[in-house]
Amino acid sequence: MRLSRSAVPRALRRATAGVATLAAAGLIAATAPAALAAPSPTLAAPDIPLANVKAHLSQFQSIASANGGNRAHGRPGYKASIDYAKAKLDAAGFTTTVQQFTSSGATGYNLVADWPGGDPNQVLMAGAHLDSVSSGPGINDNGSGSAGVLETALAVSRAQLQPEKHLRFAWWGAEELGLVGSKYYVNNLPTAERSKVSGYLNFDMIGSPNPGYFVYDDDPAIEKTFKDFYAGLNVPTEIETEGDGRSDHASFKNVGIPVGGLFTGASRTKTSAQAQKWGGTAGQAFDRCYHSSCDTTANINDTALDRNSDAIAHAIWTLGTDTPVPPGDSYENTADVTIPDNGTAVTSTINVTGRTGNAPATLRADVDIRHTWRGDVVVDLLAPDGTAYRLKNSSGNDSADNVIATYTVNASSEPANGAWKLRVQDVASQDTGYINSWKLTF
Ligand code: DTR
Ligand code: CA
Ligand code: ZN
Ligand code: ZN
Repeated sequence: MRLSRSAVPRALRRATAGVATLAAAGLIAATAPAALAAPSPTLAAPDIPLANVKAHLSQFQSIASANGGNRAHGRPGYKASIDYAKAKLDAAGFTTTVQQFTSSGATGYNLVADWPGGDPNQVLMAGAHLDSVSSGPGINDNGSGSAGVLETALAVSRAQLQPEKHLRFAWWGAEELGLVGSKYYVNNLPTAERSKVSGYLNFDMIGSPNPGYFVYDDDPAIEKTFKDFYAGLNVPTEIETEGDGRSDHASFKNVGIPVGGLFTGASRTKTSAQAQKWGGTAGQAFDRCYHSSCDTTANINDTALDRNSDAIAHAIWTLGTDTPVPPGDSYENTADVTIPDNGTAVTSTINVTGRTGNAPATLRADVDIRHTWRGDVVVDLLAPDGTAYRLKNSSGNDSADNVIATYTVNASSEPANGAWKLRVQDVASQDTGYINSWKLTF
C-alpha cells in the first residue's frame, strides 16, 4: 500500500533514509502473459541536418529579398514561400493540398502535406506558420519553425517511414493577423476528421539568437516527449509561458485536440539564471529582432535551430510510431523512497517473474524522481546479478527540478527474471528529493 507523503512525518521518512539500502515496499509486479508479443520498439529518429534547415532559411530570405523584403500575408513573398515548400514536398512523395481563404481583403493560403499510409483514424500533425510580418523577412519568426517542420517531413520521406499513425504536416497563412489560417483549417475540418487528430505539434520561433528552451505544457504526454529529448541532451527546459494562446496551437487546443510544441523566445528578456543554464546574454531579449526588419538569416542561433529540428523529428518518430506497451510487459514500483541529501545511495526494487530468457537490448526504464536540483542526482539500474547500468550522471549546474525521463538499456546479457533495482544517490549538499516511481518495460 502506498503511504501518501503527508501520512509519514518528514522526520520519520528522513530517519529511514539513513539505511544504506531501502528495499521499498509498495511493490507492484504485473505477471507477464506469455502469449503477448513483445511491443515493436520505437525507431530512433534520424539527425536532422542543420545545413538542410538553413538552406530552407536561405530560400525564404531570397524570396523576401525578391519580393519587397517580406513574406507577409497577401504579399507575393508569402505565396512564393508556399510554392517553394510545396515543390519540395511534392517531389518527396507527399500528397499536398493548398487551402485558400480570405483575410483582410487578401487571399491567404495554408499548405497541408499528408504522408501516405498510417492509420487514418490516428492523425499526428506538426505545423508552423509560414507568414512573416510586413516589416521584415521573418526568418526566425517563423522561417525557423517552417524550415524545421519541412526538413523533418523530408526526413520522413528519405526514411520511407511507415509509422502506425498517419502523419500530416502543415504550414499556416496569416498567423500574424491572428492565427487566421490555422483557425480556418480547424473550423473547416469536419468534426469526424477533427476527432481523428491525436495531437498537433506547433513550432513558432525555434532558432532565436539569444535562445531559451521552452516546452509547451498543454498536454503531458507531448510535453514529456520533448522533455525526454532534452533530458537526453542534458539541456534544461522551462515551461513556455510567453505565449499561451499566441500561436497556431491555440486553434487546435480550442477544439480539444492535444497540443504541444517548442519555443526559443521572443521579446521577453533572458534572466541571469536562464543565461547561467543556457548561455547567451542576460538582460537581453531572446530575439531582439522580433517583428523587425533585422529578422534575417543572421538572426538565428544555429545550436538552437539544430536541437529543435532534431526534437521535431524525435517527436514525430516517437509519437507517430509509439506502440502503447501492453500492460503485461511493464513492471512498476510507485513507493516513495527518500533520497538522503549528499548521502548514501538508496534503492527501489522491482521483482520480475514469469518471463523467459534474457532482458531485451532495448529495456526501457521510465524514471520519476522529484528533486529540487537534479544535477545532484546519480541514477543507476542494477540488474538482478548486481551489474550496474549508469542511467544519469551528476551534473552540478543543472539546477532544474526533477528527473522525469525514459532511458533505454541494452540488458540482453541479463536474465529477465529477478530483483531489478533503481539506485539513486544525491552527491551534493542542499536540495533534496525522493524516488516517486519507476517502471521497467521489456
Ligand atoms: N505569436 C508568435 C510569437 C510568439 C510569442 N509568444 C509565443 C509563444 C509561443 C509561440 C509563439 C509565440 C508570433 O509573433 O508569430
Ligand atoms: Ca541535428
Ligand atoms: Zn510573429
Ligand atoms: Zn510566429
